[in-house]
Amino acid sequence: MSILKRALAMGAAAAAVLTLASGPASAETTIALLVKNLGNGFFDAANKGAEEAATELGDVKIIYTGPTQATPEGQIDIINSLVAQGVNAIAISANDQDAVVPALKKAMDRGVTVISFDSGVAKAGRQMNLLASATKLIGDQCLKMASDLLNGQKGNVAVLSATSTATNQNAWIEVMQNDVGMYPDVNLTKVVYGDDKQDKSYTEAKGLIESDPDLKVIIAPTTVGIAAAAQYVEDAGLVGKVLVTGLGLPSEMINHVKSGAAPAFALWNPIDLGYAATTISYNLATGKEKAEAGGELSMGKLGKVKLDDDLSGPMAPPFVFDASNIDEFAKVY
Ligand code: RAM
Repeated sequence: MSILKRALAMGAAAAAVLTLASGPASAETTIALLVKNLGNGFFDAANKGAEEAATELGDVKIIYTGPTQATPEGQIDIINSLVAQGVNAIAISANDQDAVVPALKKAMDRGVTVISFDSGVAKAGRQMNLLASATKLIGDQCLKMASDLLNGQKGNVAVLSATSTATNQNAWIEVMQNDVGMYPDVNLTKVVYGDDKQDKSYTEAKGLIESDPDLKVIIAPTTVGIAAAAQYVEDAGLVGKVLVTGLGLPSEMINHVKSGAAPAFALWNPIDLGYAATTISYNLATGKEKAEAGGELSMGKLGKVKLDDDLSGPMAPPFVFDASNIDEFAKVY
């Protein structure tokens, strides 16, 4: 063998060793959908959308994960183990916008793409934040539905939220508190927290009603809270006396719409939210796109999302469900 040929052969062997050392070249992108808590139908629907996007993209594996309780500590443990497993991207719905930042920063330092969706992370801890809808639209929609249920009378309205640190619910409640003057019939009283647990939300709804004989409407801007509150109103025989509204999953609310406990509520398509979060994570992780203030990111078949200076962007406006359309949507999510 000539010296040149021998050198080329050695080069090829060295390259083969290098390839083996870094593991077989794999085209698969692993994306973790890290949700507030498991056992929540809203996130199960988002996961359906994530799986749809993965099938379309072809070379994506989804890890659907979250703590059993909606706590930031539970999410931090999971972030650390996802990084150790070598995932390519994490799309998180955060239980606290600040507490998860150090763990997510470490993940990004290790080359993991991080986005937040649904419930955002502070700017330092992610590359972009996908909002289901504009925050102001959601808060104002909740006030409008409460006002409609008051039907021209002035009345006490209380809020049953998720956890006290949830980014999304806190932002919507802040809008409600700032904009309540637009609805002089709505007298916002207190805010309580059911932690996105069915039993705690049920007990908190009971507490709200028992502590205020003049309470007319409960706004629960959480799919877990609204279903639990409507269930309590039915169980206590209070349908028509206290009305429930907020943000709910049609499949979980259909019976409560029909009973009259929750005549109208709003939401967006949670399947689309999971689909978009996955598509964006994939495009960022594979270097096809970059998140920039004022720029746009593709959500595949759902179009594009425009990013503001906070690198946040909203999808579609919230949609109202009531007796006229609940049968149709309850079949979908
Ligand atoms: C619950 C969660 C989620 C929120 C919905 C409306 O499922 O708190 O974050 O977006 O409600």
